[in-house]
Amino acid sequence: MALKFMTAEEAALLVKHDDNVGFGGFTPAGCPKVVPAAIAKRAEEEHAKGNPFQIGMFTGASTGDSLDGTLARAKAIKFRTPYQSNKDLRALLNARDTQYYDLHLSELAQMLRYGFLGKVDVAIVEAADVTEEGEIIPTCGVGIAPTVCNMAKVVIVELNKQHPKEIRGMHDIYEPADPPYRKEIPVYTPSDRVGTPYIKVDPSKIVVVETNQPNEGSPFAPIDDVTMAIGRNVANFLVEEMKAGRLPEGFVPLQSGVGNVANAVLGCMGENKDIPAFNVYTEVIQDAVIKLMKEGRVKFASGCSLSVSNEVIEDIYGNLDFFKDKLLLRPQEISNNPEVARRLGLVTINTALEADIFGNINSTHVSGTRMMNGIGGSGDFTRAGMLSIFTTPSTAKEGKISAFVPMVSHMDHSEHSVKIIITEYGVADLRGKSPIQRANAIIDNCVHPDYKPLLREYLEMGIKGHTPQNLHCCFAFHEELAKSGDMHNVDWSVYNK
Ligand code: 0RQ
Repeated sequence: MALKFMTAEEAALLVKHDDNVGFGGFTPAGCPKVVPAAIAKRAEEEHAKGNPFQIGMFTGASTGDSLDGTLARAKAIKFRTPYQSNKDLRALLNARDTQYYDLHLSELAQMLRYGFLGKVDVAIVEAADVTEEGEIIPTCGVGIAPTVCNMAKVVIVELNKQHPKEIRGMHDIYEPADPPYRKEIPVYTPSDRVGTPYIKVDPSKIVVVETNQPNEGSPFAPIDDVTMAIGRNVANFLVEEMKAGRLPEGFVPLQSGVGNVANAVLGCMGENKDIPAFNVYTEVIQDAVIKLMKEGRVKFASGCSLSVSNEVIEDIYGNLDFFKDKLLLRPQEISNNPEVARRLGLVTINTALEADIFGNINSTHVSGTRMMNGIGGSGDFTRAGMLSIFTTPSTAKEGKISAFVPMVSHMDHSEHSVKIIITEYGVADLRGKSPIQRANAIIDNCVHPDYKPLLREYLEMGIKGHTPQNLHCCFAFHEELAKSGDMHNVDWSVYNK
């Protein structure tokens, strides 16, 4: 059947006020661009006439500025889930003008199918190709695209010429049956294919908008000394684990989070020739993985997106013969699936905003109240992985904030899931340790020297019990930051009443 083609403006008219819209892609990779801009323009026009126009948004993870940023600035977002990192959207949800639901990325597709979040009225996805049979080939990010395409009444496909049709074959699209009918997800190694190379939908639901929009990949900041030291500490720790026989000689697949630290960790692992060439089973495939693949240090990478710089995406597309059998993009329900993560025995590496001296992690809330980005996939992997590592610089904001506090102001990952914490100063191995032993390991190995005495004094206040938290003082670091702007100024005698 012949496909329907229209302009972005015409496609935007298919989205109504109060609709729930599901977007394909994961991070800016694979996100639609021109239709969201047309929806934002429409919202502004309706607002100018005094009419309401806001949508509910389901996405894979964070998106590009042309999606979250444009719609946030147009005040067109009523509800948003599951992860974001856009400054304009962040401002809206911290002002509670947009309702934000932060959940584990692997759970969203199933939640949508069960209807917990309402219906999906329209799906908007970016594609490298779409056929008259209704086969959609996503571009460099998948996210929840298969689920929202299946559920929506209308599927708007941004057919983007910047992505070659020849990437067909780089995706593995699989939606598991929902409980109680689910069978095992038969991924036994990162390269196992279990689905189809395309998303299949009824072609009569599809409308196509042709585009030629550049990828929104952002370059990485140059690696600084702290980031490099964290990367080296992670790599050296993993070598020691291998030497001690706690990691198999052939190594296990690796998951690593977003950002510069994750990129540096991977770079250092690649350089450390004591670590054998390894596989990656992760959500975001970043620049460092591609570099290591070219050097033969990464054998295979399975992920949900190629969240790489524009230079690297061009390199991949220009050398598809080399990359096509080494890269696989899956829906986040599979890339982040805890069943698979536990089976493969992943080493997981994610970044903390703050940690407490007993090993609890805050990944999301600045000072316990202001949302930063969201939990993303960190919980999917941390709880299910074999060896769950958190990295963080020991301080933030020119040293005025200690990444280590007596009690986290918000908890995303508990002491029960967190195995290892690593800063630029060293490694705290929390496995098999009681709370007081964990606190000593963290203070001795990870805390910035400026904050060691304060945290030692805290431990030595003589509080009884399995976990010696002083409930009068446990948020003194945060209170002091709010009062004087510097955690160095904590004076326990003020708080310990
Ligand atoms: O502030 O942006 O003003 O410079 O927080 O911190 O050190 O640059 O680290 O960019 O890796 O982000 C946890 C947010 C870390 C991220 C988090 C300030 C600091 C800086 C950013 P500036 P860094 P990163 C896979 C896995 C959850 C999701 C996840 C994240 C800014 O890694 O969102 O893991 N993780 N997903 O100065 C106040 C503190 C602070 C602080 C740092 N204690 N208090 N501000 N900052 N510590 C990805 C997906 O799921 C898609």
